[in-house]
Amino acid sequence: MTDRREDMTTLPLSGISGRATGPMLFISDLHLSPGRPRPVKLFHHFVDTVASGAGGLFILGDFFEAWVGDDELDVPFNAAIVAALRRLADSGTPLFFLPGNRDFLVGEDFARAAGLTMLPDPVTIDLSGTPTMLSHGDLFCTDDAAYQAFRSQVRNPEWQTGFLAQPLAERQALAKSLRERSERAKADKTPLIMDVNPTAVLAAIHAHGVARLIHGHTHRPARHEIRIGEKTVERWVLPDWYETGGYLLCDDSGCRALDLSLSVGLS
Ligand SMILES: [Mn+2]
Repeated sequence: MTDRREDMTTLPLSGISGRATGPMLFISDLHLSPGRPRPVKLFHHFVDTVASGAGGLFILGDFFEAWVGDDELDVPFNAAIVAALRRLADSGTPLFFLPGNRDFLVGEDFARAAGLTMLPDPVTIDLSGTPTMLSHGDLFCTDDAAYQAFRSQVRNPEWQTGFLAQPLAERQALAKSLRERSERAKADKTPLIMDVNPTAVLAAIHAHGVARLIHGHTHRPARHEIRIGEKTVERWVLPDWYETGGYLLCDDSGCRALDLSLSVGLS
């Protein structure tokens, strides 16, 4: 296979660095919403304990259950979440946000208010010397043709401009009906169709020349090993936060998955 790295629009980012001490943390799929209190409680606990000592926190999408434009910042529920992120950033933990399929409309106002740096999907970082690709993960679900068609539509700048021109209440209502339609469609899809496609994963690994991939989206937390000749590439899938919540911690000795279920006071 030829080296296509030079053709990629997403080049390895230099300049992503955290505190000199402290591990890098990765989370996704919190699906924060007023109707689901547990992930919100877990998030505040995570911010106050685990994340406050981290060298950096990477949020890899579907942080919010829905985000239909940065005027969502005025919603009190969102304002409290953004304030917590801001406090974390101000305390010295660098924050990075790679949007998912539920919150891809977060914009510069959100990034400024939360004190974080936005990342493209996918993006490659140097993690203690290991080239690591970060993604929300939905772009690897290529077996789900209907979803990919929808993804192309809503990622189209013209579609987004038209959508964002509508009043907030209409955008919220449309997003709700899209989520309901998606839930109904899922009932007719096999679990395999909704998982990542191994060929799409391999192509991305080759194209970006990485030794590790970290993503969420599928809600199937795991560590997979992909053998490529002599090389072993790790694929970490992050958990959702509906029940226990969890995160990936990476430092000089590698990565490990940790959950929040053992945390104190979260009965
Ligand atoms: Mn997702």
